[in-house]
Amino acid sequence: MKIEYSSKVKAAMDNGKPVVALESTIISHGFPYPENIALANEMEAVIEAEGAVPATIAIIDGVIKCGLEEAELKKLASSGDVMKCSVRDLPLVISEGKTGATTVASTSFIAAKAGIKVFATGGIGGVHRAEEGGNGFDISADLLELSRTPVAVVAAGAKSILDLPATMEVLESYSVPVIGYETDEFPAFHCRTSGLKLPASAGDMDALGKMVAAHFDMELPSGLLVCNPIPHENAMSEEEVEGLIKAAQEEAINAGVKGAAMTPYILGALNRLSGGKTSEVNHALALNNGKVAAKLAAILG
Ligand code: PSU
Ligand code: MN
Repeated sequence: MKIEYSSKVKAAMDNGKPVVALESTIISHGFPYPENIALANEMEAVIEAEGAVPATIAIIDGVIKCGLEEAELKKLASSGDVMKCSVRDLPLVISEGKTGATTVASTSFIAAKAGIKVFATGGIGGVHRAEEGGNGFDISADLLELSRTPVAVVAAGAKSILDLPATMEVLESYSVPVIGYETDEFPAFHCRTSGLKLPASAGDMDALGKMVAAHFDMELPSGLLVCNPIPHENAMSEEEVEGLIKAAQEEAINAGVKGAAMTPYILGALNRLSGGKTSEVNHALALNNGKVAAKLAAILG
């Protein structure tokens, strides 16, 4: 499998510097242009400020990239023709020479092949609510990939549009450690809390580093999910989010949105319905995850 490294990422790897993988669906489908470019650049800056090197992963014209040059980032962020690629979509995009953005699943897969152990994102995909008024049966491949790819994914939990108790159950069945960083509750992306207690929590970076290192030392096949709640000053209340999500979900169902298009649609609708507030929140939590991931990568060495 051929991966093309940017000169910065290659130099970091040659010199044994800590590297943090970043996904690209958050750029192509998570934020509008040009806000997405600003976020991508800030994300890189936050990681560099901690002494680590960011490696944004994407498929550009059929080539797997680990670390993007400015023009590649611009293409990904501004072209309306970028496919959201989970793992199963990679052969298609590569063989057809297309440009694709990687999700948590496909970013983890490529990061592991590149030897990168830590990956920062916003939120992971999960089990959708299957009950009436929900999205129907739909489980993100992010969970399957977490079960079989040894990368520590730092995320602010998952959005409460998902069935969070079911998501936690699947992670348990898949033997994925779910560790709260300075929390003992599963964070619900926009909110710090969900009412769901976590099986493990790390009170500080040292404790987190030890848990993650023990996982890698055992060569367990799975990844780890490090749950880093949104900072207090940016967090929304569960009531506020619930109302917005209900409205966004109703819109999505009326518009006939299904499958992989669901998350991007919901993110856009939430942003519109909240007058831009949810995007600000999403932005803040992503940067916060970048910072924690960079510290973790540094401590793992
Ligand atoms: N959740 C978010 N923002 C996102 C995503 C999820 O709050 O941008 C993206 C991530 O790339 C994630 C993917 O891996 O959506 C999950 O999509 P699906 O449920 O179709 O597997
Ligand atoms: Mn799905």
